[in-house]
Amino acid sequence: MDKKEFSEELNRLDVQNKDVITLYNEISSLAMKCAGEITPTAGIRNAYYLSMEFLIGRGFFNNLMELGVLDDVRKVLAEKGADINIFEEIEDAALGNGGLGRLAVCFLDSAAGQALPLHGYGIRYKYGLFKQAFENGYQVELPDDWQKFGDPWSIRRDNEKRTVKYADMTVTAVPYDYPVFGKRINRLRLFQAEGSEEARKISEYLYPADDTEEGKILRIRQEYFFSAATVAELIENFVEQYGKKFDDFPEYNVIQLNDTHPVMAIAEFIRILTTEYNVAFSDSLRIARETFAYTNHTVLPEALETWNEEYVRKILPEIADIMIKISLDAAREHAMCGKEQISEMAIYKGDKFYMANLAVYVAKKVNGVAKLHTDILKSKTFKAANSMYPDKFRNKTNGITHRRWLELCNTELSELIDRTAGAGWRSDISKLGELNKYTREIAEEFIEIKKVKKRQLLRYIEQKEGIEIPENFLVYSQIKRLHEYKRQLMTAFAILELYFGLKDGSIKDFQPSVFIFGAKSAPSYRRAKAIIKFINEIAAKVNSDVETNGLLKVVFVCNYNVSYAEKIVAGSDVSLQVSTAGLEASGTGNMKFMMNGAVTCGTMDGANIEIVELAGIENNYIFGATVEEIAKIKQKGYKPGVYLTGKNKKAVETLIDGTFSDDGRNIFKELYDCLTTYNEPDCYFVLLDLKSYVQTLLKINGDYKDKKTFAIKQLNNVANSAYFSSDRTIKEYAEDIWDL
Ligand code: 26W
Repeated sequence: MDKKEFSEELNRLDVQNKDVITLYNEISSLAMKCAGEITPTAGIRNAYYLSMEFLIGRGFFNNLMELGVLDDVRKVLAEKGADINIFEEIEDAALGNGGLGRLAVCFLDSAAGQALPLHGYGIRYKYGLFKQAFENGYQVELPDDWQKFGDPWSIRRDNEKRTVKYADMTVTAVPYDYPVFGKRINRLRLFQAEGSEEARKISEYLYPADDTEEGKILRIRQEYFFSAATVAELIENFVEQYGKKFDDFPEYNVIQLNDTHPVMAIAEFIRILTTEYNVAFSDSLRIARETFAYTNHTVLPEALETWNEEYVRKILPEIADIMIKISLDAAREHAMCGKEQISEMAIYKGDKFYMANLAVYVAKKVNGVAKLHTDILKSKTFKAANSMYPDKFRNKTNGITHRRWLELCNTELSELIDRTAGAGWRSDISKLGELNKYTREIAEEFIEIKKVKKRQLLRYIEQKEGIEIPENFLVYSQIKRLHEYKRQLMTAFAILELYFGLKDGSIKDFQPSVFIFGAKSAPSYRRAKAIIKFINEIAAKVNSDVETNGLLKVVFVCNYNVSYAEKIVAGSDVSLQVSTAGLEASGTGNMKFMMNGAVTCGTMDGANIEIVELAGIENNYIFGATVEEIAKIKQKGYKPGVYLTGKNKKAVETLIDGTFSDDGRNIFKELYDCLTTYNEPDCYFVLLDLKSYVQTLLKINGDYKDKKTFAIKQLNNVANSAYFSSDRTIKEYAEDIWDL
């Protein structure tokens, strides 16, 4: 069906007395008819993106926009007396935790948008990322039954299901295909596990609690489940189309591993070639080394996956054997290196599999996700491998799709750009740079637009959270997963210092400001949950203090998700990106804020460095210790107590001085202790950077008085954000890694 037919059908649609879910399914199913057959393109090389997570968010508006029918639908519904915003009720498909999963979806969108054949493979979880609720300020997790709204954007392919075998069970992998609309239609294929009760568990929950043996085994099952189904399908398709000359397999297939979660695809690839097609192990490994590529998304030790041989052998003995054989092959290749280099690159040692080392050894290209991150990979995390394989390591700085993160979520700013620099940027994002010539003259218009987006955001917050924020407030936002290295706790202390300064009169002439937090903590991450509670306590106190709540408010939005993010990035003035330098691989929220005209208040970490490089340091607010400074302090020995003085001390001691209550759970005392008395106290350098953070927030507050100058700073961020479109990122992958 084409757009015209769709519009005709749409006009015939009866809207009266139909509930939102019925309408949602009818309109989506109609639009799906425009998708046609969604399959990889035969006869050319296709790239395949394997990921445990695809954080789709809400497909409805995005897909209708990509199909070019969103305005049609809005108009037709209005004529029939319905408001398209009723579909805001439809839950997001949150099949991911955060950055890595959302990036995967942006990549698929940008590949389709540029007519590049990139297809996603993953798991169709029955329950996505939990729904967050707050009970007395504490996070509680509720199951996210996203399918209760139906799933009209997918097609179940019963005729393509296949079997995945473990030592102790057999599972049926049933593919569900989601079209990825753009200049060409790509495909996201998510497998659902079916069969016995045990088998169905494999695709029930995203990231099982991995702090138990059972949880770890389930995670290994999940990783193998979709990796094996994918590899089997790609090999089968190859043989069907090109026969059994597997040397040609890399000609037609390149497989990108999104972090180490799908790395067992390598072993499975070799297993199938050696056992089903009698290809020699050495040839199978050689072919694998021309087929796979690997993206690393983190340097945190706790996130670099290792698996006990015992767990793998228990359910996948052949995979364990193959990974050991690959390790032996690597040991031979590394034989001339020094002892510690061999150990650093070891794939299998001490009865453990080091999945990142396996990926680095086999992948023809390995990339980090921002310049600083890739430098750290080459100089530290994979130092030995980098010197052994100098051509292997590349940087591919992340990006975000400007279609969702500017065109869809900020139509007002998008239209201002059209009026100023022409509409060419929508299909060729590099044209956004044109805006630089006009930032001064359109500053007033931009101020009006920011007001509109802020009003929309604050109204939405009032409706969802019941907190009323006046529109003249300066909006600072920190939205990301809750993790100690992202330092939401440091923002909490900074807010307390502002609050105390307003109370004792030492802070004068303060622009009314609101701090918006959005974050979910992993269910098992106790300290992150304590930080959530602490922030909620601060919000309750600050918002109810009549002496100051006309100047300072705090909102922790509940159940932060992609759809909430779309509103927050558009309505905020300041983007808080304050991770400990060297720990945030890239960040992607920082790019979304930049594209929507928020200045970055941040540390020299991840992509913040590249944002500031492109938008100009004078248009952003950088503070805090750099990677080098932290390394020096670590060498000398860091004494956080030194920084526990004056206003810092007063703010931090609210954890233990009874200002706030944790209902006797002692979780605030534990936070205080981990900053001050544990061995390696304050290992994320919160106290070190707190003072300069507060100073920077006050500088921003002061600068905001001159609305026009501030708006020009914000506009300069918009005008220089083209680089951070995932269109640019995908083009770099396509040229430098996938050779599409
Ligand atoms: C221990 C905390 C943790 C858990 C999981 C850190 C990292 C992970 C994932 C395995 C990796 C991940 O999600 N990393 C994030 O990937 C984004 C997309 O590249 C980056 O923008 C974020 O900086 C990075 O943390």
